[in-house]
Amino acid sequence: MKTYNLAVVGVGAVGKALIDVLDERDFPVKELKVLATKRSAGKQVQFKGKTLTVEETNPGSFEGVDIALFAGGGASREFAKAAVDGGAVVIDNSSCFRMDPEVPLVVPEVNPQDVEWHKGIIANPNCSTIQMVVALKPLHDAARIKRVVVSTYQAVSGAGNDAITELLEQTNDVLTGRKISTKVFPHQIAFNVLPHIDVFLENGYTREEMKMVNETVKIMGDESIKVTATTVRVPVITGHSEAINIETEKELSAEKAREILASAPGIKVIDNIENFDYPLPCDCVGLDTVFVGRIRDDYTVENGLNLWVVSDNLRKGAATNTVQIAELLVAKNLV
Ligand code: 3JN
Repeated sequence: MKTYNLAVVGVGAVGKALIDVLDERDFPVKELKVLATKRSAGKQVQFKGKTLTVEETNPGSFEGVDIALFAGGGASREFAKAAVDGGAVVIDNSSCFRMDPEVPLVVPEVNPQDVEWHKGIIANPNCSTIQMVVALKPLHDAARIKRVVVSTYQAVSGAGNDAITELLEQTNDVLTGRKISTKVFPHQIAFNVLPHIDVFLENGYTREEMKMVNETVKIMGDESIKVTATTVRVPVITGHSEAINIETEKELSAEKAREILASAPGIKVIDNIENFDYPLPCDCVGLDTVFVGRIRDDYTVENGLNLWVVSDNLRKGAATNTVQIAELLVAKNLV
């Protein structure tokens, strides 16, 4: 079997998940290089029972690398082009190239064909977008979605390891009656929810909200789909949840939608309200599936449905989707 030289760029929460997922899915790795900022150089990570030392990324790091997986952050802007010039295909987790018309934005369950026109860089969508489009695509194919209204309940790990520490420390401080301090989030996150992820834009939306709006249209390849989003941070460590309302052109009953979703790729339906069975973020940690439940008719419009969608934001929302794109490249002989 052909094997490939890989580089993972970044050793934060997503970078570590990338290394785990490559191992678990037995990706055909010849050699793995782990690259990061100067601050993280020298750290050690485990891959397939071996200890690898993190190296500082520089423009020459990508010589001989076939596939470079960028875990997000500033490294993409700084080094993705150098990686492509060095001969690697880049799969990038940041928002840097997502809306570039020259760069495919891919979720393998939705638009696998788009990897075929890559010119060196393939973008991995935002975590909240990924889990939503996995659930929307089979419904769009069945009944054509006209409009989507989504509210998210996003875990703190989406904002990195320091955000997890902040939630844990604040929780402890509140429980022990101490004054809390804030660094990552603009307000207290423990025992609270914040309707604010990423920066505010001139239109009053946050950048996270507009990522969901714009990326969904690009991935689904249908500019007629209207999306509006409210993205909210909740005091959960891992697992993003989404309340999604859709309006479709054709009739689609909740029962039929449940049946379609149950046989769609990458999805598990958990929807038995008699037993209080519905997807929960605590049950999805470490899994690669998009879980869908609370599927019900929206009686306020002619053809409408409500869904509850949950997935591990570090896995399907980032690392797993990235490795699946790499698997597509290998399967289609594009690397
Ligand atoms: O906050 C979350 O739950 C997801 C955050 C994603 C994120 C964080 C910092 C920068 C992104 C992203 O993937 O869109 C970016 C970015 O690259 O813009």
